[in-house]
Amino acid sequence: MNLEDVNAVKQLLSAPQKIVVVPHKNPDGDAIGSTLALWHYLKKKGHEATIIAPNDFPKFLKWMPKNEEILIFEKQSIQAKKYIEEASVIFTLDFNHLGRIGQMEPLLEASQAIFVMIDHHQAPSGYAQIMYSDVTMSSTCEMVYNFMESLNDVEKIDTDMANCLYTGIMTDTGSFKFSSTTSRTHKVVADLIDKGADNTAIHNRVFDTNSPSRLHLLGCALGNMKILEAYSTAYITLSQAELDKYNFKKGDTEGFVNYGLTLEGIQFAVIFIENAEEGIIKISFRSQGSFSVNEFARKYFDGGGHTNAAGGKSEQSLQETTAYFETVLENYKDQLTA
Ligand SMILES: [Mn+2]
Repeated sequence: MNLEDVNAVKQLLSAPQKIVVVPHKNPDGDAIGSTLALWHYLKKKGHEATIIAPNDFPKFLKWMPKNEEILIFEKQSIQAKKYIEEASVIFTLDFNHLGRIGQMEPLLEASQAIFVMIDHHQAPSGYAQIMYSDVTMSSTCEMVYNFMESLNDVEKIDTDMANCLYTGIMTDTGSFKFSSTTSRTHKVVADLIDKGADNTAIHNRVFDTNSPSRLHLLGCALGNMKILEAYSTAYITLSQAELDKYNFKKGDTEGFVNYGLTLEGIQFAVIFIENAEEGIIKISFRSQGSFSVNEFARKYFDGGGHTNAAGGKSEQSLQETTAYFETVLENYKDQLTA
């Protein structure tokens, strides 16, 4: 964060504020970890703070300290609306475009609050007066640590906050293996462990929570995997019928897309998941190396994200979507096999 913004935040937080903290829709470990850690911090600093998530978050995050305090806009919209209308400051974490918060978008657009963005995605939009945006960061949780450090408050990080921040860094870095993981990331994580983050317990709570039906769904997904060796690409499909058969619950397909990248020689992995309720195919893209799935998703599938991880969607059928995907893939043959 630049000095000007640090001073602006110091000024802003020098008097008690009514603050709303917002993660993106379908919040993941980084979104929930960063908002909770910041919430704990703001409360410690004497502010009134409320986290409002656009919709619910997965069960494997429901052990996080004070996660029960998070208001879910989809379920508690009247209460949430009141907090947003009364907020003097709104922090938006782990996203940079108000289109990422679903039905909350018009409320935030209408708000007169001062907006503070903390985020590591590409192409931020300009809604926030104070923007801490850095695409080189491993996670928003690492940025929240930096944010507190900028405000000379690293010593305020307690065990609860350390557990929250550790979780987001761990999940967003694929357990510290993605290329966004730097020596600085490890230094931050080391300090979080010193401050009480229970790394082994966090790993178990987040990753070792499979239900039998989820593992069976994974088996189905892997069975559907199509490998396009000539394009160093592998993709998975899951139809609504298959999801229903294996008693799909929200979050069950989390991480499935990454299996494609574990194949030798595969640079680009994709999963297409049918969502009958929304009438769309939800798509996740992952890559290894320089192939930008962010650009690919933006160009062809109404999405975006990071260089190596992005999302998108299609309003065609599952079959039409994968056929289109294979067609546009042709344009990247040289790049993918270089
Ligand atoms: Mn993130």
